[in-house]
Amino acid sequence: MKNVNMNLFDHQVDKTKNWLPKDGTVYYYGKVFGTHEANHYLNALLTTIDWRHDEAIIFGKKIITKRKVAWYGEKPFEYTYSKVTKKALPWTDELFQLKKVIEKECGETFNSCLLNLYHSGEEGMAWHSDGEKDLKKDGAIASLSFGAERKFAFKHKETKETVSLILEHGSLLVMKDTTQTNWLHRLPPTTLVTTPRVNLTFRTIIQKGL
Ligand SMILES: [Mn+2]
Repeated sequence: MKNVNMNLFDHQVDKTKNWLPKDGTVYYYGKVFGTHEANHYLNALLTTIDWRHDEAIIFGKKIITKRKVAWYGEKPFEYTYSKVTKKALPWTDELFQLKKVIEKECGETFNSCLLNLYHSGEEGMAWHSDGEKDLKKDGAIASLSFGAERKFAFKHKETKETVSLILEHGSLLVMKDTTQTNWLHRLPPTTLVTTPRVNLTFRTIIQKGL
């Protein structure tokens, strides 16, 4: 398994550094895939995933986002966020391979994955935390990025202090412990990026009756 940094121009990443000063844990593993392999996964995900425009109910009104999403898992889990429920599709070959790689890299296990496709820097994600009731409480969320580099930011819910980092092509970030309880995160829109980014967030869903 490759976990060395394949990019000669990249600085070595400290995988043991907690990027949050308090009340949560975020590790950035840098590029866990070399450029060639990351390009392969980007193309495979763009063509094999069942991408759909996202729907949400905001102030009682149904909206459809430009960003596309998809939801996969080891069982047909139902997952509700922004008041819309989705049923997980079975793992594709690439998603199952990626799940194995990141489980080994970060020492956690996952049973589902929410994918987002941002077509350009115009598309982003507003401040939120991933605290839905279907998710394992304080469970790790592993975020794999392919495509355009984008800034990713955290904001403490009480003190409002912020932390941000750049998520590279083929990189892995893990949020765990009380991060979702105490911090918001967002993907700020930017006019500087004109190419797509695919983001995979591996999660653990808790569901009764499955
Ligand atoms: Mn999120």
